[in-house]
Amino acid sequence: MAVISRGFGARRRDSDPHLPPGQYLTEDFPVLSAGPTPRIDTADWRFGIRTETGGGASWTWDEFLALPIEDIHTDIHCVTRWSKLGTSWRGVSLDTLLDAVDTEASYAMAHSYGGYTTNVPLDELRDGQAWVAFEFDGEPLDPEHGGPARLLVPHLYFWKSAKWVRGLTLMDEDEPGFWEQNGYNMHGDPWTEERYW
Ligand SMILES: Nc1nc2c(c(=O)[nH]1)N[C@H]1C(S)=C(S)[C@@H](COP(=O)(O)O)O[C@H]1N2
Ligand SMILES: [Mo]
Repeated sequence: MAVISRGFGARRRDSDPHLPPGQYLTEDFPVLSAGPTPRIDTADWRFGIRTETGGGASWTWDEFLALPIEDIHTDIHCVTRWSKLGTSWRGVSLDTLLDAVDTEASYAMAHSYGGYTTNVPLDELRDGQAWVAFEFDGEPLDPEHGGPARLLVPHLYFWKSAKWVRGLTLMDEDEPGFWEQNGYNMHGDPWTEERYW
């Protein structure tokens, strides 16, 4: 027993195959916000998608919760180098939300209550890769972590996962969001370390 537990303790945590290059593991859930935490009453909450042709769709909180809800188990990776493995969320797939609109667009800008924006190629939001999440670890999402609901795009660096998300604008041409205008990558793949421009 002693040998086994010592072996576990000595395991190189930074060699975990789930850990992208240049990242370290954390058990905490750090809060990273560029400004104050907005407080959004679910009675006032809306999520909307605006397409490149001016069409769109929008959901109230109750309409949103009536959509198919998925359990998500995933790793998350922040560009400031922490990664958290095996996190649990519930949310609505972007596939479900995007099904409600007609679009030929290639890019999306996520907009948040509070003014934060981040751009993501639309293909990165499809095929079971992204959600609007409203629960973390079986509890309603904390306001500090983006509650009532946040974008969850776990295969990209976590700055793409806009907290307090209120909608997407679909675009033919890519445009930089908040951090992207400040030098962060337009794409943000942690496995190829697309951190900055
Ligand atoms: N609206 C909003 N979303 C945001 C941010 C922010 O400042 N505002 N920070 C981003 C960054 S840089 C990271 S790493 C994650 C942090 O999420 P957390 O605070 O839940 O860990 O949220 C992302 N989404
Ligand atoms: Mo981040």
